[in-house]
Amino acid sequence: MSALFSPFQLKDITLRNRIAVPPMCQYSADEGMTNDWHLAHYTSLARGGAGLVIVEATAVSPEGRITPGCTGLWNDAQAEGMARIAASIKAAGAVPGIQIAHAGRKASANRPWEGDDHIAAGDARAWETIAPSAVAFGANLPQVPHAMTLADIARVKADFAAAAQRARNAGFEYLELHFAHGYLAQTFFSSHSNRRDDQYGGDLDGRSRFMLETLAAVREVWPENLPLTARFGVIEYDGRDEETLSESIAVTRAMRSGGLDLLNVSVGFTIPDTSIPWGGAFLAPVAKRVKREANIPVASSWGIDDPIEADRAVADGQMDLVMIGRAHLANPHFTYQAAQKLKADRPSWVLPAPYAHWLERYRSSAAA
Ligand code: FNR
Ligand code: 531
Repeated sequence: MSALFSPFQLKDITLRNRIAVPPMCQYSADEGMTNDWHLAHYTSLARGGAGLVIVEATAVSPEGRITPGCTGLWNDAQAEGMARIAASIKAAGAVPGIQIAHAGRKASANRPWEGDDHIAAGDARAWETIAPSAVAFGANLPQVPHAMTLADIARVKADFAAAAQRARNAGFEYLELHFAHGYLAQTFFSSHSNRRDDQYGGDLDGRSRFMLETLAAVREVWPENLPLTARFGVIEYDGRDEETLSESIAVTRAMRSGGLDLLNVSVGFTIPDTSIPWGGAFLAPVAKRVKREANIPVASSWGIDDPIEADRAVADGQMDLVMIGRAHLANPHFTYQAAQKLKADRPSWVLPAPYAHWLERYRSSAAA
């Protein structure tokens, strides 16, 4: 049996295989509301056989969106739309997951294909952005954010908890907190962006307080028996990797003690000028180190688009779940075809019953 096509249990949830579709913004919502595009998109991904499908970064408040096209869970009407998507993912045999997020200083931006930059000041669609300190990302996102007051911090933590509650009520069974990619939580952790001199800044305890308190607030409302996870940028490729990694591993251990069930290892993307070693599975060795040193199940991604490579990443103990993103945009049936390539002997593990019966018979006769 291939490592990739072995079940994976996390709390009371069992994934049918180790392939997950990571969150990928569709920038297609209006006022945070999903529509038929989201339903078609997520259903097609689940039908392809992935064990877990995670819905895109979903904002915990209007100002937490990256773009005006981002989904939200700050009101009950949005949660109703999300319930249809969770149910459809589940009907296709995948576990329905969702990522909740606050974009911080990267908010109020145009869609990638409409500039990928901050919406111009004075444009009616723009909004004020907030962050730990009044320090801009730079490059295509030059808007200087407002430094958050303690009341802002308390409000955003409560927004995460409220969004988590709505996600659970909508039927999601796997939750991922977006603590990566230069968004709000990542910018509290990074000394590139966090210049605060109060209890939310300064040393590692200060810079990780927002993440740990947000995790605690969500842990209180998210059911104990369902996976509570986070995506965290553990490395920046900014020339200070060893320091960042050891701090990241320390914070990951603290999150594990705070009830985190799995860490999705990713990149910080906190500042524009870094030297990321793009290339197949470049982050896998880092994921293995976090898994070992923080002693927590991990997922990871970045350029893993070959079934053999994905299987090896699990077999070699680099990660427990392989997040395969863009390859799924190109081919929603990536997982089923990976099962064939790896000769996983029971397509029913990756396919809904109506398909598996005929394809198993077809496969054996075609193979004959
Ligand atoms: C992403 N990614 C991403 N990550 C995240 O944590 N939340 C998100 O909402 C998104 N949105 C998003 C949209 C699009 C169009 C792309 C291409 C990517 C990152 C994604 O989840 C994944 O980690 C990366 O794309 C790397 O994996 P692949 O694509 O190389 O398999
Ligand atoms: C980061 C990314 C960079 C380079 C290639 C693919 C993805 N993502 C982060 C996403 C938004 C789109 C860009 C989020 O985390 C929301």
